[in-house]
Amino acid sequence: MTSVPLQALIFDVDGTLADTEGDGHRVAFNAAFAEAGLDWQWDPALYGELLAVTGGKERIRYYLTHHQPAQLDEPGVDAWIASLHRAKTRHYGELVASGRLPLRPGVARLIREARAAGLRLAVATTTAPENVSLLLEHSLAPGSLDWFACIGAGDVVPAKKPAPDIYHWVLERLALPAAACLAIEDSENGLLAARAAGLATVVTTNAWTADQSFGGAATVLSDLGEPERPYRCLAGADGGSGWADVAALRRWHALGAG
Ligand code: XBP
Ligand code: MG
Repeated sequence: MTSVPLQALIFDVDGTLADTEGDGHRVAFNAAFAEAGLDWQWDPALYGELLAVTGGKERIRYYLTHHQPAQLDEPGVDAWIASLHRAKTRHYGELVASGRLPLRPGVARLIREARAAGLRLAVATTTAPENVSLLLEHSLAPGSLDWFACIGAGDVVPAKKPAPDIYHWVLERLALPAAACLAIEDSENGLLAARAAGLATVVTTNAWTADQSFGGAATVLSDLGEPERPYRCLAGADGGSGWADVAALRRWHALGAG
């Protein structure tokens, strides 16, 4: 339990703000591979395996190691991975800008309620910063990037989730202790990162993460819920109302980092 008042919400992006993986990142990786003349196809089953590795460049390297080992010995492999990933980011940006990746239930409502309640907002994600800006601009509201006190994204830290580094980076910039914040995540890697940084964490699962382990989460929900479309509480403490509002967040935050 913590008696420190809740001051900020720190959101993961992929899988938490929106279901960006299957119809977003995966499609963009495949488009980049095709553009480079590669016959690699990351189908949903393979992508499910690759999602264990956070970060797009890291994911491509893992794929090479386990599925295309001969390519790893090519000279300049790091630069090649980086250029493939730049192309992937361009394709992903086009997808996001087309408005085809809506926010998950309850996300826009909660963000507005949290602002109105004076909570500060931040992002802690492994994805590239331009992907975050585009998603907020096109799927939340024009100019909504300015609602966030801090965006921690991509390569600003060397070790990606499940390492806690991106959460430490964000907490330092917010100038807040972990005990004053609540993380909202969708994956085991994200929960591990947040907990290792000392954060109480709400998990909203999705099709890619539903079978993962979420021990130590304050609550595990199907999604953040809406008054007319309540969440299902899958584990941990129920917030009471069926949708994650600021009062429920304060109750989950009071449970502490677990
Ligand atoms: C999300 C990810 C990201 C995206 C790809 O993890 O793993 O790597 O799939 O993004 P989390 P980039 O939600 O835990 O942050 O290609 O831009 O790296
Ligand atoms: Mg995520």
